[in-house]
Amino acid sequence: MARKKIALIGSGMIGGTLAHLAGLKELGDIVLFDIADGIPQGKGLDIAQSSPVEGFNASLTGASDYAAIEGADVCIVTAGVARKPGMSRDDLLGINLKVMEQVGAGIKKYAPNAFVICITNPLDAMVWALQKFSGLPKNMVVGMAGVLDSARFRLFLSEEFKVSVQDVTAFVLGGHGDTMVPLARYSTVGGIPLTDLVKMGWVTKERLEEIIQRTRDGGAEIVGLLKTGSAYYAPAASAIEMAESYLKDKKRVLPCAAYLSGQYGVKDMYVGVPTIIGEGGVERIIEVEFNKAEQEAFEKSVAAVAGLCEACINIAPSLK
Ligand code: A3D
Repeated sequence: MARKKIALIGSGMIGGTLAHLAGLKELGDIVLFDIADGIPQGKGLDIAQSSPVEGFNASLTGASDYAAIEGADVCIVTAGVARKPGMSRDDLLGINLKVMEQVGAGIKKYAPNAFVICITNPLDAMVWALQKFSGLPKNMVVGMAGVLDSARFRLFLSEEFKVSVQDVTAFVLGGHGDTMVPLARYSTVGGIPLTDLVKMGWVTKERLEEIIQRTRDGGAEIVGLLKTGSAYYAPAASAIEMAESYLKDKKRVLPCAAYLSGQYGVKDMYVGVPTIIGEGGVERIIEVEFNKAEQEAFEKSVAAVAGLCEACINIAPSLK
């Protein structure tokens, strides 16, 4: 059986980490692409030279010509600009929208059958624009944010309760960023919902609220520490989990920015929702019932994403 082909469009901090992880996990042969000629080739060669030591089999090549991604099974898009301190994800919108137009054209021409995972920020708007620019089926284009946001929530909860990260599940919905909606009653420790843990005296409501806020600010906390860029290890690990679920038809239940066509009362937008990812791409969107407060928080988040999509249409009217 031929190896799968994974194209990484953008070979910066996340792109390089994606290549390393995809190699270590033997997900397939890897093509790194970037407009900064030399970077994808250099990173590809460096990671390939680690393969005899680590004992993995994968070819790693770098390119600055889209022809190199031809026939890719998965494309993971990180091309664009990352946040610097003081910059919001939305500040990136104008610059990265132009990048999505080029990337969309490249994928449309050379990898129209790929499963595409977008990471470029502002995520929910960029994945929406990328789907339109590429013209790929909506179930084959997703955004990575929910896996990362819930991983951050899971880590903070495991530290609070002094339990293994493996026994904490988290449920995070809505847009990526300040309006993301972590749902306490669907997040659990060993299957016990957080709302019950509050009743059991494990944590106060106020402390839980602090942890939720830290989750919302998880990206900014790292930007503030690094000073020269944004998070890349956990974002890369999160996208690899999604890619693996597609490539191995694992049918994982993962929160992703998925195209909504009426689910949750939302149309023609990408918003973070629980999905099932398998060989058919996004095979199902899971719809849960909200209580009043959750509904309000979700609507606020959707409104923020809608605002970003409007801003994109103002720059690129063809997106309408
Ligand atoms: P960085 O290390 O700057 O890499 C971006 C790469 O994109 C650079 O190597 C650029 O040369 C390249 N690039 C720029 N323009 C183009 C183009 N037109 N075509 C091809 N390549 C291009 O950034 P990073 O890897 O740290 O982050 C990448 C993106 O992910 C940024 O937009 C971040 O804001 C975003 N990000 C999202 C999350 C989410 O959870 C959604 C988390 C962390 C970062």
